[in-house]
Parts: sequence; structure tokens; C-alpha cells
Amino acid sequence: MKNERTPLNGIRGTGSARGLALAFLGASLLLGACRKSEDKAPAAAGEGPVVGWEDAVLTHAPEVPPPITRTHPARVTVRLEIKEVEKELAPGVRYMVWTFGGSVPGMFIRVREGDLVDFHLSNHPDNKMPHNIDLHAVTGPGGGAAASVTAPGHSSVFSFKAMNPGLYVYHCATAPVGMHIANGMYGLILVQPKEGLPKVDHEYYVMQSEFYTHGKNREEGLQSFDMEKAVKEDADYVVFNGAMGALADDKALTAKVGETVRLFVGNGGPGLVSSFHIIGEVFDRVHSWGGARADQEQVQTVLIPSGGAAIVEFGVDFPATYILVDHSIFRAFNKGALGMLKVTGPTDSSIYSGKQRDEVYLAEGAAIQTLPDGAAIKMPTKLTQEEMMERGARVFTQVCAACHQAKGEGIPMAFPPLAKSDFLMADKARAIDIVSQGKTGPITVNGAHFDGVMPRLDLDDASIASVLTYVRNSFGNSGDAVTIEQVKARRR
Ligand code: HEC
Ligand SMILES: [Cu+2]
Repeated sequence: MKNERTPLNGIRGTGSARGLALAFLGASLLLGACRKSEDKAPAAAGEGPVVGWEDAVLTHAPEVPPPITRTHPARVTVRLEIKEVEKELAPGVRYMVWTFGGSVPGMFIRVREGDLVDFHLSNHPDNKMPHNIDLHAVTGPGGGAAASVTAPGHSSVFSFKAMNPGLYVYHCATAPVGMHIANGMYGLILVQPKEGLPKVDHEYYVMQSEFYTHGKNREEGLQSFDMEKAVKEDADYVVFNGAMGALADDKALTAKVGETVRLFVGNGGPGLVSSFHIIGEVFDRVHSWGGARADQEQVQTVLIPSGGAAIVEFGVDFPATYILVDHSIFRAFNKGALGMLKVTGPTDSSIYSGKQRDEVYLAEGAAIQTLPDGAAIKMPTKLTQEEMMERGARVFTQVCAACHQAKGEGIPMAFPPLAKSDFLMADKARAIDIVSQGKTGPITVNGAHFDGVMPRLDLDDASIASVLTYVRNSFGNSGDAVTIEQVKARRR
């Protein structure tokens, strides 16, 4: 509903301003050694000089750091720690999430337009994977990704100037990028416009994303990432703030009648676009695409791209539990994209009459979501060597190359090589087990050590036989074929 309107902000950012800002960043990086003192450097057009040095306040969703009241840019330190931790996706469903700050989504970062940000990214020593960060607010190679590749037990530091106000997604961009994002590596950074945002009573952080699990939706136990479903964008869970129910019941957002609410809404993807809507509420002002200024008023549903954001503001006029959904509605009622905003206070019958008739409302739930499985696909039981090589090449490019790379060369410290791999060629049965069941734990390939996670891939016997025949006869390897029978025998 309507609340008091504030004039829309002006358009900002000219080419020459950016040029100046870049030069300014270069100068400031040189000053890095004497950071305790106040850094004074020439101001970019329309901004004051960088004064002072402070630590950014970071918060876990749904909390948002307090508005920045400074009237000048400052040098700001952001410290973010990557942790791989087990979390509950839904009741009884556990998942090893990779996080920026210990939770999904990652911690909310708030800086001010013009700030010079020193970014410290740490990768906890217990983690298995190298990670990095691409902040969409950063102007520079990979949005910081190139400068922040960090092995477990290490820390990277880079600096950037927050030149462009707006709400931005950040995410991990380590190969395979889709897998790192699917495992929970995303969050939001707000570059607060220098004139600030209009005052509201509540600011909240909501981020949508999907999970692709080996089991079906709500299948209990420890679930692992399913690359095949992810490639098909066939999500088992679409959720707000990292888990089914993370914004429901006693964890609902709250407000009182007469108050104003601002939601910073992001979409981590990795694959799906969000049609963000609140059942029973209208957004008074919207910053489409997370842009610096409100550009729309009285909006029902905002489209939030994968890797994008939006800011929505509204006043609450009537007590109720308002439901946050992705209006691609099966996601809401069947996959988890459902949150709550509980508004308390006096009713006003001039706004809404209240219940005039009583009837039973049956909420949708798990009961309706069992659909018949697709007809079993007939798999070939016999293939010629040539057919195996052809099929194997296809499986390799579609599935394995994301991690082991296009020519099987691997990535140092992350993915072992299949090219000329002594480990692969030494033991056929072991190779079948790895491709059919996944693999974790320390191994040595061609003298180099690896201790990562290869997920279960859910391939049929013919595909496993073919891809192994292919890799055992490509990239400098040569060996005998792996037959479908041999795979069958190992799997039973
Ligand atoms: C999501 C990333 C990922 C995908 C996809 C993947 N692997 Fe792996 N693979 C790994 C990791 C990580 C290891 C090392 C596991 C460890 O350290 O215990 C590994 C190890 C292996 C090994 C043993 C080590 C070696 O280099 O010989 C083989 C063989 C292998 N993978 C084959 C495959 C094949 C074939 C495919 C495709 C069907 C595939 N992998 C898909 C990540 C992946
Ligand atoms: Cu990562």
C-alpha cells in the first residue's frame, strides 16, 4: 500500500567520473602500506575525499547492517570467511553447504558510494575446496575473482572503489562455477547511494536460490549436489535464505501496522529467475534490477534475474501474515520458495473487511507432489568400441569437463588430471567405483596430492562404461575398453 513518497533520485555516473575514480584507486593502492593514517586523496567528481578507516558491519540474513550515516567516503575493511558446513535444507534433509560467513546466503555487506574497500577473503583450513569471490559491484577483472582465488588455510586481500551505488550480488566464481554457486556461495552487497536511502522502520535481507540434490524433494539424509539436475535446471528446492522455512513461522519477518519496510532481495540462482511477490501486499517503490534509484511505484511482482537483485519498499496497513513467494508458483508451494511477513496491529475495515464467511482452507503440502516417474528409458546393453568412444566423448564434455577440464588436464589443487593419469589407468575397478559413486579423501595423481569431492553423478551403466573407455583412450592414455558388464558387476 501507499506510503509517503520521496522524490526519485537523479541519474548518476559519467564516463569522466569513472576515469577519475580509477586513477584514484591506483593512487590509493600505493598508500596501502600506511593504512593506519587517514588517507586523503583527490576526490572523484561529486564526492568528498576518503576520510577515516573503519571495519564494515556484516550481518546474517535476514538482518541488514544499519544505514551508513557518514557524509563522506571512507576506507572500509571487509572480512569474510568461507566455511564448508553441514546445514539442514528441510526437516531431516542435510546438505554440505559452502558459505560466505557460515550461512546461506552469505553475509550482507554494506558500504557507501565512494568508499575504498579493502576486501579480506579467508578460506577456513578445514575446507576442501579453493574458492574466490566475484562481487558485481566491483569494476575490475572478474569482479575480484582473479585476485581472490584462495586455497584452504589461506587468505587473499584486494581493494576496490565502490563507484556505483546499488544492490549487487556476489558469488564464488571458482570452477565449476555452477557447482560452487549451487552449494550456497552467494550473497548481497549494498553500495549505499551517497545521499542515503529514505528512512524506513525495517530493513530485511532476503535471497532466493535453488538446490539440486541427489534425492527427491524432502528425501531425508545427507544429500549431495546433483550435477545432472543442475545442468537441466531441474531444482529440488527453491528457497529464500538458504532453507525451506528459513523465513516462516517463528522465523518470519515482522512489522507493525503503520510501519514501512524495505526488502533487499537478491537471487543467487544458479539457474532460475525469480518472480518475487508478496501475497496481499503491493510494493510502493521498486528499485528494478537493484539499481541506485527507485524507478517504479505500485508494483505487484518484480522479476529478479539470476545474479541480480531488487529493492522493494512498502508500508503495511493491515494486520496479517503476508506470504513471500516466487510466483512461479510450484516453486512456492512444492519446492520451498515461501516466506512470511507477520504484521500485527489494529484492523481497519475500510481497507479490508475481514472474514465474512468461514470455510476450510487446505494448505497445499507434500501430499500432492508425488507425480508418476517418467517412463524408464531403455538403455543399450551392448555397444561397439566406436559407439562407446562416441557416447563417452559426449558424456565427458557434458559432465566431466566442468571439473576435469576440456582436455582432461585438471586444475592444480582442485581437480586431478585424467590426461596421462597414473591413478586412472592403474585400477579399472576403482575407476568404475569412482565414476558410479563419487570420490572423496586424499589421493595422489601423477605425484600431486588432491583431497576434494567428486559428487555422485547418477550415470547409467552404458554411460559409465563409455566415458571410462573414452578417457582411458584419450588425452595420452591408452588401455582396454570398459564394458557394460564390468560396470554392472561392480555396481551390484
Ligand atoms: C564436480 C566436479 C567433478 C566432476 C563433474 C567429475 N569429477 Fe572426477 N574428480 C573430481 C575430484 C575433486 C576428484 C578427486 C577426489 C579426491 O580427491 O578424492 C576426482 C577424481 C576422479 C578420478 C580419480 C583421479 C584421477 O585423476 O584419475 C577419476 C578417474 C575421475 N575423477 C573421473 C571422472 C569422470 C570420468 C567424470 C565424468 C563422468 C568425472 N570424474 C566428473 C571432481 C569431479
Ligand atoms: Cu567456491
